[in-house]
Amino acid sequence: MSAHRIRFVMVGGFLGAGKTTTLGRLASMYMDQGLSVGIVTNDQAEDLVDTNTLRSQGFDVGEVAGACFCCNFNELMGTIETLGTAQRPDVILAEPVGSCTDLVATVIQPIKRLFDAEFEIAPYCVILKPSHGKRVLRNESGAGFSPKAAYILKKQMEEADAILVNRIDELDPAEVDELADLVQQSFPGTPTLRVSAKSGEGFDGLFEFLGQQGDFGRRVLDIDYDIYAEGEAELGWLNSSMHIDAEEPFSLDELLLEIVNKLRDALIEQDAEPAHLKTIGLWEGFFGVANLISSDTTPELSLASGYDVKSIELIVNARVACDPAILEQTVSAVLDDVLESRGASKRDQQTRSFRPGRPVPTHRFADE
Ligand SMILES: Nc1nc2c(ncn2[C@@H]2O[C@H](COP(=O)(O)OP(=O)(O)O)[C@@H](O)[C@H]2O)c(=O)[nH]1
Ligand SMILES: [Mg+2]
Repeated sequence: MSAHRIRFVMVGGFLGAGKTTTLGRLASMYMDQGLSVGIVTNDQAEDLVDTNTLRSQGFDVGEVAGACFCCNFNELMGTIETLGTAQRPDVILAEPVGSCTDLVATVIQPIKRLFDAEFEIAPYCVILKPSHGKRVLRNESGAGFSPKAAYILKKQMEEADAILVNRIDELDPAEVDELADLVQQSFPGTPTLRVSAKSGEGFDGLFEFLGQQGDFGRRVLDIDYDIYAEGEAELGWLNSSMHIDAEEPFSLDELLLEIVNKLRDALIEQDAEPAHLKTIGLWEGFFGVANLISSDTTPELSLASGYDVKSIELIVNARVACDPAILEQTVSAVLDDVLESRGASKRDQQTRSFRPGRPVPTHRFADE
C-alpha cells in the first residue's frame, strides 16, 4: 500500500493543442520542487512521437498504446504502477488522446471511486488550440473539420475545470482577449488561464491553479456517443517508424522540416485538413522534432537537434481529416521524395494507418 497519495494531473485538449509541451514544462516545474514525476502518454497505436520527445528530455514516461485511456483504463493504472520503480512518484502527468473526450466520466471518476486511497485528483485543465478552436467556437463553417469533430472539441472544453488559452506568445493581446471572451461565452463560469507552453508565460499561475485542493473532475458530460464516434472516425490516423541510412551526412533538422512541409502541401492539395503532423528523428541520444498543427499555420522545428547525421530512427505521426489509405500513400510518397534527394534509404519500416474505432469505455460513472 502507498505511503502517500499520488497527485493525478491530466491535461486534455484537441490534437496539436500543446499537451505534450505543457506536460514537459510542468514536469520540470514539479521536479524543481523536488517531487518525483511520471508521465503517461496515450495513443491508438504504437510508435509515439510524444513518448520519444518526452523521454529524450529525460523524463520517466510510460505509454498506453492501442486504445485511449478511457477504453483501456486498466492499462492506464498498470502503466502508472510501472513508473518510478525506485521511488513511488509524487505526481503523475497524463496526456489523453487529442480526439478523446468524456474523460471525466471514464477516467477521473473511476480513479476517484476505485483508487481513492492511492490518488488525489488535480483540477482537470483542457487546452484551447487557437487555430481550430476559434473557428469552432464561433461556429464558423470550414473549420477544416466536420461538425462532428467540432462537437468533440467543444465537449472537451465543456468538461474542463479550467480552459487554457495557449500560444499567447504568438497572439496579440486583442486576439487573446477575443479568445478568452469566446471561451467565457461558450463555457460560462469556467476559469480561463492564458498561457504559452512554449515560452512558459502564465505557467506560474497554472502551476498554482493545479496545486489547489478540492473536488475536481466533476463535470460529467451529457454526450452522444454516436456523434463522438463518428467525429473520431472522420480522422485518418498514421503512425510509422523506420531506420534511415545515407552514404553522406545530411541535416537532421532540415529533413524533419521538409517532411512536414511537403506533407502539408500534399494534404492541402487533396483538401485534407491536418489536425496534427509530427515527426521525430533520433540518433544516439540527440533528437529533433518537427510539427504542424493546421493547414493555416507554419510547420515548425519545435526541437532542433543541430546535427548532421547518416543514420537515424524516424517516427512520423499524422492525424488528418482524410481517408487513412490516402494518408498512408501521401506519407509514403513524401518520404520517398525527401530520402531520394539525400541519397538515403529506409528499412524496417512499420506503419499503421486507420480510423479510430468507436470508443467503448471500460468504466463510465455518470452520476455523483
Ligand atoms: N508558438 C507556440 N507553439 C506551441 C505552444 N505550445 C505548443 N506549441 C507547438 O505546437 C505543436 C504541438 O504541440 P504539442 O505539445 O505536441 O501538442 P499536443 O498534440 O496537444 O500534445 C508543437 O510544434 C509545439 O512546439 C505555444 O504556447 N506557443
Ligand atoms: Mg501530444
